[in-house]
Amino acid sequence: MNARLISFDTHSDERGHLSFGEFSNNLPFLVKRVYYIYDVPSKYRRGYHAHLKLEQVCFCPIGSCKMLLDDGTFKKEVVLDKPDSALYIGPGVWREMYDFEPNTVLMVLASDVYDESDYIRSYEDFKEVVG
Ligand code: T46
Repeated sequence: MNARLISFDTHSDERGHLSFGEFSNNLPFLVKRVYYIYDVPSKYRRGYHAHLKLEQVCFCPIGSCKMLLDDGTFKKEVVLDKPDSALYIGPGVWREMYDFEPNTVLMVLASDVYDESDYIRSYEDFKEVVG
């Protein structure tokens, strides 16, 4: 599956923690866009799409949520619940985000600007694309 966990580096001392990702050590692409998702009621699921070319890194600096990943053959669930643990998702992976804890912030770093034509929003189309 074209998705994997990434560990950000962390410096910790009595003042607290500082975590960082840096191209190309633990950030596999140059970031062109940042967005974040928050105040998601726990009963809602988001996502329900894959991307044709976009690469993304997702993490929860605050709170937690789950992601279902599906490459058309295998499915797996990933819990994002640590500020220094991120999920890389490449093209061709269907994703759904759910079980957002109250006050969660899901941060997403993206390899490109927003382009609706890069989305596959129908599961039937997705299955055709991934074969
Ligand atoms: C993804 C998951 C993890 C924009 O105008 N600009 C943007 O940069 C983004 C990300 C979205 N939008 C618009 C498109 C929709 O009209 O914001 C609206 C909500 O987006 P969407 O329903 O796609 O949100 P999610 O949470 O289902 O999916 C998002 C990303 O779109 C997607 O790329 O991988 O988060």
